[in-house]
Amino acid sequence: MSIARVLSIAGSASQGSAGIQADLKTFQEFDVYGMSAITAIVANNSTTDQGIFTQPLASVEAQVYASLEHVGVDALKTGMLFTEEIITRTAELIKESGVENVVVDPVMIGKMGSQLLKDEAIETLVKELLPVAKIVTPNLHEAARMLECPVPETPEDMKVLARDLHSLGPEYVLIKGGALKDYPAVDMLYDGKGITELESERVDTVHTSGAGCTYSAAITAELAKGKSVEEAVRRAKSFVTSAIRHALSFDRGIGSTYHAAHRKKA
Ligand code: PXL
Repeated sequence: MSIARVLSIAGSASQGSAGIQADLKTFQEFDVYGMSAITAIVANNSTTDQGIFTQPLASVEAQVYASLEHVGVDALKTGMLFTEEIITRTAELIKESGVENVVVDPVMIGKMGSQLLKDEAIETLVKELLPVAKIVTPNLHEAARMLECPVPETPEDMKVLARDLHSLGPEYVLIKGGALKDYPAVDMLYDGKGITELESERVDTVHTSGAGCTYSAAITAELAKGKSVEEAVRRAKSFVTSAIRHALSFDRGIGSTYHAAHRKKA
């Protein structure tokens, strides 16, 4: 039996909502074969901060090779990369691998407040990773930081930033407008020619940890199956909206998106 194979190069979020944990849960829901290369272990949640433990470069490399050599990779995503050296090596490994379905989720600050990318590494991410991306999936804050401009406040502002980010090298740009106050949850997808607006209801909840990871993991899974970028993004948005609608609060602090929510009848 053949199955689409996907790799996530990202951080481990020990409390289970985001990072590698969200990615693998999402991959499973999309029935693709999930693999991981862990860049750092984030042992934080919204009420305690136990620390971030970075993996040595040799460990990240070995994990990527383990997936590439033993199984093969149809699509991959990057999440938390944390340091300039991990970003640089990841970009090299991606080029060397020949994988074309590359989803870059430029995570910078987690919903639980952890810093997931060092400030001085943003420039490296822009220069080295955006050019190898099939699609980059920033939220409003991340888009603004990459372009060193103010955070977009309207859907029109988002369109301008989508075009500006495209000129930095990715084939597609998806700017997520979940944080745009007073608007529905609208995302802008730009392919270098035109903008596609993807709108969904706004779900009123604070329990959204893992939403971005889940969204980009779902896009990766659909690309691995051979879907077009637009189709992959549409399916992923519907999946993540339902994961947010049925979020799990665990009765303290910020809770988690629920990755198996789509199995429930609305
Ligand atoms: O949601 C962003 C994110 C990504 N990766 C890791 C995280 C988080 C948020 O907490 O811990 C490892």
